[in-house]
Amino acid sequence: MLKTPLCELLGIEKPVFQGGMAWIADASLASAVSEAGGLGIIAAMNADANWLRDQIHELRTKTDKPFGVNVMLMSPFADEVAQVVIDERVPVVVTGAGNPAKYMKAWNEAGIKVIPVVASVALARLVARRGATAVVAEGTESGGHIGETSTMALVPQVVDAVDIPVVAAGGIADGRGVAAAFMLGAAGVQVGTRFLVADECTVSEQYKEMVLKANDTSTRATGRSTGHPVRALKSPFTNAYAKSEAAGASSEELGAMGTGALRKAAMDGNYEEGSFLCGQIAGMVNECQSAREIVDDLVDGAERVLKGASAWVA
Ligand code: TUI
Repeated sequence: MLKTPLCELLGIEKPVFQGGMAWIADASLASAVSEAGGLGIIAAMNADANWLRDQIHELRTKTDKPFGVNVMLMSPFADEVAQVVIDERVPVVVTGAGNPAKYMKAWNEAGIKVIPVVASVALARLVARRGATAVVAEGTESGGHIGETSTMALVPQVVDAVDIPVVAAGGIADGRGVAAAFMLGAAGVQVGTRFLVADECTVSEQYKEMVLKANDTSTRATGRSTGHPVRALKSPFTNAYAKSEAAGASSEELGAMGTGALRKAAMDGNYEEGSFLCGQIAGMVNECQSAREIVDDLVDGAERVLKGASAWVA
């Protein structure tokens, strides 16, 4: 059995978080992952307080196990969402796309376990000082909004810099990746891309097909000029965006292009105009499975390779 201090800390059976993917990680997916023994996470993304409250209530009709809410700090609704997680007594809050410092005192006082996603050692240190329970160290292999450093380089540096558990994210989609993360000092993993094709994931069929067909070179990062690079599957949208970016479009113009593109991909399956956020590991994701099968495969696969690895030591 694969148990780490993170499991006890959060009351979960398996050290697997499901990534808080915008427009994708809803009550359906998150409840299925929590029921499977991992940590399911609802993405608050750019939604308002009412939407999040409804999703939390729906999740609670499907599971009584621990779950998390991902607060996307660039959201115009971040303040009201930050209050909803307190009012609803959400057990775990994961933050992304910014520095959560301004909310951490209130969340800690409410007894919420706060686990910021960090893309750098500096932010990991800062949030650890402010009382974070753990951090997710997310490498540039990830889908969505990314930092510069790879998972392989980032995770051990964050592990050395803080004395709270570190969850590795970016480029992990099977037991080998989980085992590798543990060898780097992580106490858990966060997985996004593989859960895109979970049976309980309500994303468009077009999105799932694109992930299943993807190979190792199917994603690209765009938006570096805006200061907010984003990794997605190559598509008409990323081509048009990259062309505008290369032609010197302003951050405002590029921001306007991006508005609505995540929704168009996730909800409408609009191939021409959608932004299909996805990690570099998509080439290894070739099968639709239930959330439980995915969680079990990640954990069982890691146990297998970790046990086998000792044979290499004389
Ligand atoms: O947040 C994510 N992934 C996301 S957010 C998202 S929605 C979005 N869409 C378009 C543009 C921007 C956001 C889609 N995917 N992952 C966690 C993450 N956080 N990755 C990188 C960071 C990050 C980067 C810079 C965190 C903090 C930071 O600077 C902190 C500071 O000091 O402001």
